[in-house]
Amino acid sequence: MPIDPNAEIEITAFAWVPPFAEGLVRDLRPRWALEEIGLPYRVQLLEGERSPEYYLEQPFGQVPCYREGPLKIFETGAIIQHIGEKSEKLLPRDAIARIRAIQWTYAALNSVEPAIQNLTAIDLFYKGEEWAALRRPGAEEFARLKLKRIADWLGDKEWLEDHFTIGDLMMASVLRIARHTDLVAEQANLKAYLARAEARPAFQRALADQIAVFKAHQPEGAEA
Ligand SMILES: N[C@@H](CCC(=O)N[C@@H](CS)C(=O)NCC(=O)O)C(=O)O
Repeated sequence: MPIDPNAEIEITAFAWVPPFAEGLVRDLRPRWALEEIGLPYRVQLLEGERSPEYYLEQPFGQVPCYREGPLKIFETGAIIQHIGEKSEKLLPRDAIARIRAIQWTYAALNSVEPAIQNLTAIDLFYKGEEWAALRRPGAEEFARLKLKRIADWLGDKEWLEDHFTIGDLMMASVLRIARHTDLVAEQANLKAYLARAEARPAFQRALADQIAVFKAHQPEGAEA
């Protein structure tokens, strides 16, 4: 529902990525957040090399960018916080609950994502290289410890705080990056937490919309 070519909000996304990245590209985060609060958005698809103008908006040339009238933001942490400001469904109005939700987005991006991303890079981008094989056990253990800490925090709670917030949206998005491993499944409550997040209809719609773009732009001969 929220995809609308006339929407004021626009995000950038890739037209196509190889299967290993499908469903992980970070435009999924604003798609999901916008779906949660029912705000329409349109998508500018990027193909090939980024233009020089794009680097003026996103210094690293990455997706997603977020545009809303005169506002342009990059970095999913900032984008998700901005979207969260639009509805207490994602970001509580109470000052203490609000900053605690925000703190979890930092935790996801700053304390958990680097460990998972490092392992993922070793497994997917440097597979077969001698240094990667040597580094992998340590990288895996480091990521496992981070996930254990989150699992310990969660205990039998449904969400990181009292309700689903942008903190959960970001934490679940980050945990998904480890999907090629059993690291999340090793912690039963973390596995259930991620399954709960992924079962949200807003997430399912966002995911389906991202994947539909890739299917529509699949290059001839590319692995499906
Ligand atoms: N820290 C950034 C990371 C963005 C990012 O890594 N985007 C990836 C796609 S998931 C990308 O554009 N990769 C292509 C590239 O780095 O050239 C954020 O959270 O927005």
